[in-house]
Amino acid sequence: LQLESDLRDAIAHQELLVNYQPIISLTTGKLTGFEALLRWEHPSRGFVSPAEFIPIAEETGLIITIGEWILREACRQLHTWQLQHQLSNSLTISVNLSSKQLREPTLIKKIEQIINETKLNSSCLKLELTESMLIDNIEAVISTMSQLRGKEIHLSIDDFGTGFSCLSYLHRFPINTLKIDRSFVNRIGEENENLGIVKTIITLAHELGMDAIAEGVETQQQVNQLKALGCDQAQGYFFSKPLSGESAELFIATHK
Ligand code: G
Ligand code: G
Ligand code: MN
Ligand code: NA
Repeated sequence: LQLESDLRDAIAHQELLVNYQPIISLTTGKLTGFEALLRWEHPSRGFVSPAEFIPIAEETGLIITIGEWILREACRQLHTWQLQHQLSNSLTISVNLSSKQLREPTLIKKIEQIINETKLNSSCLKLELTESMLIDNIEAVISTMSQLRGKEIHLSIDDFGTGFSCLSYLHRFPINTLKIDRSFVNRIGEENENLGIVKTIITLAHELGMDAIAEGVETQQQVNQLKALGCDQAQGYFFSKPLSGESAELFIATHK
């Protein structure tokens, strides 16, 4: 409860910040963009993991305010980098959405406002949803997703393979990208344990006209295997851990 009331003040006290994890093309080896990841530096507890405070934010509805904050911050940051490094529209920013946000009636309006305000090209914004967000009220979710796609915003399914995905419905959602959960990617290295699953998800993505991003890539061997399987992009500690804004800008400068 203390954490909950502290979280209410976190934005006003400027305790929230955004880290940026690079995403790399496996065909060109180049930086394609970043995933924005929320961080909370609590005044006495130090860094609190999003795994700990996002559930609280979701229960209390604070996720609406926090989610809007990180969206604006991430869009503003990418647009600033694009100007500073003359990137035109070559990099993307991926932002995680919670189910409360997806179901919020004013979501589209707020995103429109953020795009206008930050002047980011909407095709540079990617929103990450999880499979569990797609099960209830399918028609309403498809309608929201179609409106976002109508604005050229990209849509990804995060942690793909871990939720209860209804494969028979997958093609009905206007999704651009499947992100393969790191629990599968983790073990393709030596034992080839999950190679079949990873291969299947990549094939599924391509069959449905989507691309595939491998998460949690930690070794060169995994990179080689993912390349051989035709995986499009990757992110993970092998390339870089999530970076502060400053370090991410350095990453851009050295990888463009
Ligand atoms: O970065 P880290 O591994 O600590 O993130 C833990 C979890 O928190 C991940 O599942 C990630 O998707 C989630 N997360 C991080 N940032 C955000 C955010 O801005 N919004 C939402 N809804 N989830 C986030
Ligand atoms: O659920 P989501 O995919 O949004 O969560 C992303 C989280 O995964 C981030 O909190 C990030 O810190 C973590 N992460 C990113 N790359 C790696 C990696 O290579 N290995 C591990 N174990 N975790 C990673
Ligand atoms: Mn994610
Ligand atoms: Na994930």
